[in-house]
Amino acid sequence: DELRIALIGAGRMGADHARRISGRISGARLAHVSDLSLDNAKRAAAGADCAVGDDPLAAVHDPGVDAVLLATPGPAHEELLLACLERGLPVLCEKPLTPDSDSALRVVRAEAALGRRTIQVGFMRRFDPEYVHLKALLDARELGAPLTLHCAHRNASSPPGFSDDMMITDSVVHEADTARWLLGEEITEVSVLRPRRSALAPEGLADPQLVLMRTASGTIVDVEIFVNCGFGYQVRCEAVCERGTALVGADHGVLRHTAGTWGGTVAADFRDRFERAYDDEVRRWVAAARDGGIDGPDAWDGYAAAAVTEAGVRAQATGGWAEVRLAERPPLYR
Ligand code: ISE
Repeated sequence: DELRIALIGAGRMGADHARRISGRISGARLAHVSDLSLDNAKRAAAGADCAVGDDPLAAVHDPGVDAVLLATPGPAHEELLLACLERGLPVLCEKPLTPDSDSALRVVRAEAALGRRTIQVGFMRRFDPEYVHLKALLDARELGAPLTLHCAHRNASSPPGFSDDMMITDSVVHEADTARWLLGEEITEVSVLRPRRSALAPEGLADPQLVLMRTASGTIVDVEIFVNCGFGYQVRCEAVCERGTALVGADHGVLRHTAGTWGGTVAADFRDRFERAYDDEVRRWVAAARDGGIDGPDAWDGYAAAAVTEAGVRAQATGGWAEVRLAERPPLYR
């Protein structure tokens, strides 16, 4: 039987997932598309034989729905995730799980009370072939122990309403997750530096920023977050290890030579750069959700990343190092 999916949130990412589910994923179909803008919902549902609405809770409670793909902005996640847990519906929740650690912990505790993992968080980099390769390399200790990770995370432009704290909670949250995953340990403190501000950034946004994260073993991760770089989407991570380095996201695609120049193209945004990762993520989630489960980062990973980004927001305010405060990990996630 096909997995009947409610897509909640049909903005940039939601609409992309709608195309993916209808066109590229077998074993699943859209059963309900919901967005606060009915026009967005209709557009994303076009061609699919499914319910369309503007009430997200109605989508969760639709009896014709087996699973939920939640692609609304982070602040809407908690209420909807708790409703999904009540129905025991598997969820693929776009990042962040929630924007702050208190709300994320409420979700974790509700899932722990249910006693099984039904929430997967959309940290798609874990499905990117280059990142998967890097993870295997680090796990095998082929280059020795990792000492630092140098990361660059650049967006062509930031959407309207993007704020200083979202630089961390919405963007650097990806590095919080990839660093925990690649290094296999928790991040214990965070510090944020502000270089000279780009005059091309929107009024009031300190862009770029440098975020430093220290792990339990002492590895340091530095992240340049620059969300109005203008030229495209770029995500890089260089692991510096005892016996060598490994770099992902170097943009070594097709190299052209023409008219006295050489070069290639830069992805426009995350939908192109991580297309393959999103496809694999959703495909594997669908397969797992058909058995009621997940196959990827879980609610605890979402919570831990939220705790890191929350420390980052505190560090933005103080200019010093801010400690990451983690609750005890429930047995469900051990
Ligand atoms: C956006 O929400 C994403 O998840 C992108 O991957 C990230 O690059 C961007 O900065 C976020 O705003």
